[in-house]
Amino acid sequence: MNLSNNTVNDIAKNAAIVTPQYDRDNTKIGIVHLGPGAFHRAHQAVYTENAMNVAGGNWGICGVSLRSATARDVLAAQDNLYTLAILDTAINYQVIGALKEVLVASEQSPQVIARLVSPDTKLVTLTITEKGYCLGADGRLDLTHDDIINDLASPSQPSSAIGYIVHALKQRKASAIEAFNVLSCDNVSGNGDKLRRAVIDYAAQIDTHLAAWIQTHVAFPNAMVDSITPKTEDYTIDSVSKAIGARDEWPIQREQFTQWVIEDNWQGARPAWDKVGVIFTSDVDGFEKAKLRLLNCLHSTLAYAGSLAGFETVFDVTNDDAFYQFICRLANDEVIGSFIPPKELDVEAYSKEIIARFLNPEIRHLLSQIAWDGSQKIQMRVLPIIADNIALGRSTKLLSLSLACWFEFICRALKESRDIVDPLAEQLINNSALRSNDCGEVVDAFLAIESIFSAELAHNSDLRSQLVNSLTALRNTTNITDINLVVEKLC
Ligand code: CS2
Repeated sequence: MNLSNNTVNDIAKNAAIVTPQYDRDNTKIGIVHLGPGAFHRAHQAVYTENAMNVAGGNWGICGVSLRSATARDVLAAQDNLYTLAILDTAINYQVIGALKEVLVASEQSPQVIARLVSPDTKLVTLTITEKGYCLGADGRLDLTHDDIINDLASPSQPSSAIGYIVHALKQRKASAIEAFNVLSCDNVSGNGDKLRRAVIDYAAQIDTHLAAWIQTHVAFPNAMVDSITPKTEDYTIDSVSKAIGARDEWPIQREQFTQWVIEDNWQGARPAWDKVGVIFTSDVDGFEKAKLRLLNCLHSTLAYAGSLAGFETVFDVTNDDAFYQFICRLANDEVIGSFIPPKELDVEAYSKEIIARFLNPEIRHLLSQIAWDGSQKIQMRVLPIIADNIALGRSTKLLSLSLACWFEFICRALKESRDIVDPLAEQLINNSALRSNDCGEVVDAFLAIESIFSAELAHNSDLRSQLVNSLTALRNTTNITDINLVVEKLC
């Protein structure tokens, strides 16, 4: 039996499995989501499902994959239903119906634009990963980005998320259709502000009146999102299908913990998210910095340092005492204190809870997955902490080691001719200095990448020295599994 509209009622007979409690067939699409990957389906779609379960509303989701057809084709075969598997101290399953349609922009652009322009669409959300925003090291739209150049050359046939958003808003303005809200759900610091600036900068290249209209009519709330969501593996499909009694070809696995903090800057209606745990506040920045710096910085540090030491998962590397001590010291000595947390947040307890979440034995989170797109992620997770600590006169030694681990992770991949999953992969591959045995030459080559490092960081001699010392220590330590041997050389 396959998961579908025809079998979901049979599944519902198992009281342990939550299924859609609203009239899914008659629920209209009110949200268009760009990038319906695992995290969207584990996080925003679940909050929206739960909001409709308690309060109804026409908040069905149209997922738009910008390029890949896999999600559309796999989910269409099961009426876009899928199972959320919460793997934690308790195991729970919920069939999610909020995703009503999946389109592929590169194949179905007219349908995508029609959805975006429809008056029923009140909200556009995004999980397009850091690279999808086409930003430069300064956090502004990179007008030299290939996707942006292509879209500006033919604005009515966009390919980028920003191109689609602006083209749809242009149509809505022309037809006197109220603008939608635009909500980034990516791990980008100041995600709403940066997206707003990028959309307006892009629109201004086409039509300054449109840019002005967007400035005054479109809300771009900042938001912090959090729930550890490893990619679906074959064992996930088998175990979930067995648990629900029906074949689900693309279930989503996630930890119990989930959090969504959204800036209370909104035009018109929204799903009853506040009734299902979403926090609306004026101070998103503190929550966002706390999460990006105390979870994502440690995640990326473990991804690179742990991979160099031969570990495979977050659990494995965090369960190693030397690495456990290392990330606790990184958090306590160099991350906490680098930002002003929300007044209601006990930041030490929050940090301890995050590291405890890394030790969830039910979650198999591959370091290799977290290691993707390092050139983009370090700009949100590591470099801002380094910059703030330099300005505050605080230590950056362990953060430099974290950054050097990414350097060495890339250098080893190049030397061993392994794939590099990163939007700058070609640039890294073609940079012969990254294959050098001279640590100073390698560090200078990385710091010279202007799309990653601001001039301020690239020309900081103390930072450069710390990076050279860290890379040297990494290369002179035969067995990095005892990361503290490396740390002792530096601190
Ligand atoms: C991870 C994040 O893959 C990664 O880069 O650090 O996806 C992380 O799991 C989430 O931000 C947790 O909320």
